Amino acid sequence: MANKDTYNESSIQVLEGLEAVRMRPGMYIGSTGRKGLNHLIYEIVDNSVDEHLAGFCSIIHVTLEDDGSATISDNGRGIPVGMHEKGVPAERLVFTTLHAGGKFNNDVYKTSGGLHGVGSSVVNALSVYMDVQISRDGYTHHDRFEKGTPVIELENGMLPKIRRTKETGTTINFLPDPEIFEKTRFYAEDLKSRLHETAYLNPELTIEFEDRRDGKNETITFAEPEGIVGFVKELNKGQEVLHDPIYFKGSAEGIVVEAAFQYIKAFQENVLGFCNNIYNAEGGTHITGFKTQFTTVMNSYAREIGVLKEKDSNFTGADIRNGMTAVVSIKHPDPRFEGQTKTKLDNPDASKAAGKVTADEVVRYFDRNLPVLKTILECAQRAAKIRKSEEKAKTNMLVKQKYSFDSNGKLANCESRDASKCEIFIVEGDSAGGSAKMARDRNFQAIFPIRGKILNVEKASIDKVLANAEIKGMINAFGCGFSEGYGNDFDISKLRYDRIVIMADADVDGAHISTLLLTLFYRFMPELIYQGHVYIAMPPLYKTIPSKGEGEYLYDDKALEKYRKKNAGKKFTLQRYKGLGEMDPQQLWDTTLNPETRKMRRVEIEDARMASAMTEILMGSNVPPRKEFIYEHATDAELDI
Ligand code: 0RA
Repeated sequence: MANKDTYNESSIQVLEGLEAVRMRPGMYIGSTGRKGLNHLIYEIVDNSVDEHLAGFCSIIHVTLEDDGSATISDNGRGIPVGMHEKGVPAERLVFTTLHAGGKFNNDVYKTSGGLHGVGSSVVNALSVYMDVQISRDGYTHHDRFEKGTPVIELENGMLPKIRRTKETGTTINFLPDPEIFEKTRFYAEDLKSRLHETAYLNPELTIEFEDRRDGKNETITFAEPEGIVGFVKELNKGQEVLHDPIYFKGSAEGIVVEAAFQYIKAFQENVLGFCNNIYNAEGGTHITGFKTQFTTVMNSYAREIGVLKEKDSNFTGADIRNGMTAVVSIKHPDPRFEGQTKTKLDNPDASKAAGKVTADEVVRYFDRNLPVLKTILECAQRAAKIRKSEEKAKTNMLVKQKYSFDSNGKLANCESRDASKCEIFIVEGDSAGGSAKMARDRNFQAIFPIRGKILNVEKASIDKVLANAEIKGMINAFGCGFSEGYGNDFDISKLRYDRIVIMADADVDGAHISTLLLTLFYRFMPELIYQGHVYIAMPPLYKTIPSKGEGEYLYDDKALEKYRKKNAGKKFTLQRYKGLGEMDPQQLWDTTLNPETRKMRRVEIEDARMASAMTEILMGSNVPPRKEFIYEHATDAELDI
């Protein structure tokens, strides 16, 4: 219970604020699923990273405790504990006031935007408890909260001191609230990638990760003194690289810009953008500035050294980035974000600054490194040649084949034309496709059956991809075109279905088909994934038929085990579905189509490292890790209404 000290007028306002967070957690942390849960840790870690950026913290420890809680500690100055004008210690305001962080932190690089920087108070509000120990001014000071409410009695308005110390720093231990989160077990893999990424972006910071759960004691130290150069090397691991990574740093318009890039022998580009240490999945102005100026500089070099003749047209940006892996990281005092997921940097001055620094520094480098320049321009030349021949193929393929809405081959379309309500199910196999057509609500659900395995788009050339009837049919049905390296004809505003649901059997073949479809989307229509339109249906593996009462659908073996325990001694028959084709239309409706009862997962790309892992794993030829990746990274979607 809160004591009388904490119950003044301002703390009532505070509690109302935190109550709002508990009422609508999704608004503050994005989701209450896997991503949102891990986000709690990122939120706390980001504050320690800010303390590092301010120049006062060199090591951060992140521990997943055996009791399910997480501990984040740093050796910074310690959150201020002195009395604030509102009559409570400053620390308490940090943890109980929405967006209080900035007020005490004059660090201009404080992260703010997207899902990030919402503050420690949000984490506090969503935790069963949060325990805070702050070492500074000769003592360790202690505070504790439950569901956001302080439970420690102040002593003369001050936090109790629990021991003397010469050290400084902040240690926060919290337990996520199961009333808020669907699952409260943190995802170590995602967390490790994210911490590793943070280490790359902060070359002078050490991050120590510890997993003490299940009696384990895994410890990993992330320290990357090479910074984003190391990041680029890691992204290119296992690839044939064409030169050493190139690094530059500079500032303009009060914005610090740094970039590292390296070409590999492959027909793809991978340019990642970060602002104030936060990954921008949708890119934004910093990336635009970097790309535009890089293209300009390289085209003028190409003319200067005769790679482009007078009659030749310029290389496109995509030609020039053919084979490029790059990390562009800027520090902006006041970042703004746009886009559906608020991960696209929007500040016009970021484009100017990134462009200026890029133009200056790239020229400075290539003036002294002619062989590397030539190697890179050869990549552009190869890309331009392929582009020109493919442009021809594309005109021949798609222009001829205009989409007609109602009689498009095998598409069983829905009646509604309101895209926000419509769904399309890509169903493997003719018999499942037939059942799905009967089972669906034709008002808003369209069915697109596909037979066997679609082409592996990464291996096939673009004219083959577009000649494939199923792929052509799918692109036409979605209605938004597609983008490829040489041009972007993709327009998500034309998407005809809010949800694209991959419906494949729960076996190896099904997983393979899902992989191929995701590869197709990721390669040619990545926005569909970024903007959360792609789902994977989760058909059940079993149905129980008890001698008395209602049967139950079970989605995996764990669920079956649980059912057996719960119904010990009772008799029931178990029906096992080998594939979607074995379900009758009613069963298919109940389990995979009906928004009220079905289970499906939204496909998400969590961050830069995962996006790149996805490219690597999905595009590579190694099938088992791909499958694992898809199931690991398909996140629980809330059931849709
Ligand atoms: C504002 C001012 C000062 C420190 C911090 C914030 C701070 C915040 C966090 C959050 C996690 N770890 C942190 N470490 C420090 C410094 C005030 C001063 O000593 O002058």
